[in-house]
Amino acid sequence: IIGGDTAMPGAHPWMAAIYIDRKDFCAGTLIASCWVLSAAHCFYRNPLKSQVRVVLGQQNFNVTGPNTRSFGVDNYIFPKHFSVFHPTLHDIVLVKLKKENGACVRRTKFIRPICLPDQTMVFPDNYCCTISGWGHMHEKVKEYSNLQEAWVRLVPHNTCTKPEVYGDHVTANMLCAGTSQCVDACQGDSGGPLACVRDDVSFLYGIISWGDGCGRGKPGVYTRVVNYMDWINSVLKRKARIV
Ligand code: 4AZ
Repeated sequence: IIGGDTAMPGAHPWMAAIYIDRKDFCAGTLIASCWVLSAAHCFYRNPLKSQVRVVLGQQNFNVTGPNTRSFGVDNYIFPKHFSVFHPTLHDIVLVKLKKENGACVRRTKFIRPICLPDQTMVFPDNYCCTISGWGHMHEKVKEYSNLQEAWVRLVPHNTCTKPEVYGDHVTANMLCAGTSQCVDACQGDSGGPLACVRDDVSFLYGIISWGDGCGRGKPGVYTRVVNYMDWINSVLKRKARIV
């Protein structure tokens, strides 16, 4: 995150740190006891499940402590239309955590799922939402950070699809937020949440996906979670029935 502030411990209790293959890193968002949502482009190289670790309750990159819990991965599932040739087109993946002693996540002060929006939920243009993550704090500094948070405004879709912004690279399954040169998501924040608050409840409205660099003045692009609610609900229900 560029231009954010250090988050208070427990301020984003749904944040998941996803360590992939000992070298790649992404964020994710806890949405249910055994499920984390992340960005498909973090998984499109098909990492071995045994090489992926998901850490919840984490504050500092790569630091575990009394408030963190670490999980293995049972499975990860791409949406039907996902293609490895266009990994940001449907940039969403469901990661199923491995149960330990018959359960996945136990809620604590530092670990709690976020609410999912329903399909009809719309936050208005220019609404302020938060992004958070351990990603780079400057485009040129290739280091992960302690957990950062920042506010960004939702950018009108027809602004983001203007030819001088992103044109038709931004599809109806994406949304844009943040136009400031000071505040943006960056590498390592991918997969993490764009959370919008209504009546004191945080909803997962977007997943950090891509952009023209970081903090260059163009919006960040996010996966539009509401468009995938049918798929998410069907996978979570299906798995619940089988188990
Ligand atoms: C990335 O490389 C990335 N400024 C994520 C978000 C943005 C840019 C790059 C948005 O994962």
